[in-house]
Amino acid sequence: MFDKILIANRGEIALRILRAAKELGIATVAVHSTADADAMHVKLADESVCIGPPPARDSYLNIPALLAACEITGADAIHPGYGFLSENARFAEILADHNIAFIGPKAEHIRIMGDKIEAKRTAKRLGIPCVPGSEGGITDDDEAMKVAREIGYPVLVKAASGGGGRGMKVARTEDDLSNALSTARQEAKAAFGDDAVYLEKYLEKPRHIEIQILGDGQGNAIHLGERDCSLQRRHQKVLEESPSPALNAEQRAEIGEICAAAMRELKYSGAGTIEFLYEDGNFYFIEMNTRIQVEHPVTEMITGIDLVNEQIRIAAGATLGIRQEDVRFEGAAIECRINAEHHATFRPSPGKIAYYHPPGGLGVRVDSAVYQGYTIPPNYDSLVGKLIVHGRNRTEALMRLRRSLDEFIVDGIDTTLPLFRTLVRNADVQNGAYDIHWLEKFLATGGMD
Ligand code: MV4
Repeated sequence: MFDKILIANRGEIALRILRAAKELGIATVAVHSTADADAMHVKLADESVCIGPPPARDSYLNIPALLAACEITGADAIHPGYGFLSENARFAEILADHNIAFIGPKAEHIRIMGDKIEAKRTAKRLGIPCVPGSEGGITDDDEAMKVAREIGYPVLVKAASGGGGRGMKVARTEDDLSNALSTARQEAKAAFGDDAVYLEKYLEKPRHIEIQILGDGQGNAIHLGERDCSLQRRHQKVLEESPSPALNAEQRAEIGEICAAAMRELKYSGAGTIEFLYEDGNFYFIEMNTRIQVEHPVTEMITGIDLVNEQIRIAAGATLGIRQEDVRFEGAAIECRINAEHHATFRPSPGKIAYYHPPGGLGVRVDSAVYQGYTIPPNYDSLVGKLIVHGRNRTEALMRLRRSLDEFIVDGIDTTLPLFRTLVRNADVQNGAYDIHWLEKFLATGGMD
């Protein structure tokens, strides 16, 4: 087992990793930029190292600075969290070259899943259902037209290096296709330095359902159910829940086992999330995330499994101590991502938290690194914290969420708490009757005016 873990992240996930490490009796090193000197994880870590000025490229993305921090403190492992370097295959390789353990999957698997064309090719080979589309990248307009005719319009042009909604263009007719291709290529080149694109059948009203998996790199892998992340705004998840209101136990077991079998075949190591679009009873693979995700607590609340603990143990060489038949899905869990943004305009609202009172009680969890008097810096994402509630069923979870949101006080900055207080009272949300476009339509038609 590791002696000392350096946490190469900030905010709530840095605190989350610190908690798991401490519970395993592992020493912790916090790294921080000059903007995060007062951060909670810095205060609670055994040691801390300032790794640079606020810009991420000079601090949290600064690989030499992170290596130096390991040298100074003698850390023998790094946990990257999510974002920043968490899906940077080169970083994982550099750590291996320096005999520092990367708490995450093999660099090879990070690289494969980071290229959306390779990811899809691999998913198909492993028996995971995919969206109908081009076999690989699209080289010219003639090929694109041929594929589009085969799969039928509307089609979606996607960037190989994209993901998270970046570099996507819909073509509803053949006349739109050429322009969609050139625009997607230009945007991909500008955003990712890679203009490779591929084609998929465009699904009009899907849900976003993702499957959590755990593998030990030795051929064992299990699934931990799904998370329905359809309530999104501009490709940012807003609310996530498990189980999905759209799935039954048979569907869950079927898609879960397909994913677990694929991960066994791949000999995948660590935590991973396989993302699907779900429409008319069918699952369609779109991407795989090779990191712990923001919304992982939803899965923890219904399975009782500590995913960060598992990540650390697996990275230290342990075999998966959990068999699929041991996994139990109890009740329902819902997570709200509370941001320091105005609840209707979403204008960022960093600044000092004058008064902070989080909710509590049975089945209520707040994953946050803020505190009364803390100043949220303007340099990073605006996440104040995640409110996660658990109930014996979805109705109880919704009621507990409503009560918790009403109890939650964050004064001194704008937050999206009022948005959630409205959503939890909305009939469509209460009935689980929403797809990936529902929230943007709700907001566009004055839901928060
Ligand atoms: C799609 C799609 C419809 N059809 N692919 C957006 C980000 C990335 N996860 C893939 N995304 C989509 N891919 C096909 N073939 C619609 C989206 C999409 C979306 C997906 C999940 C959650 C929210 C979304 C918002 C807009 C578009």
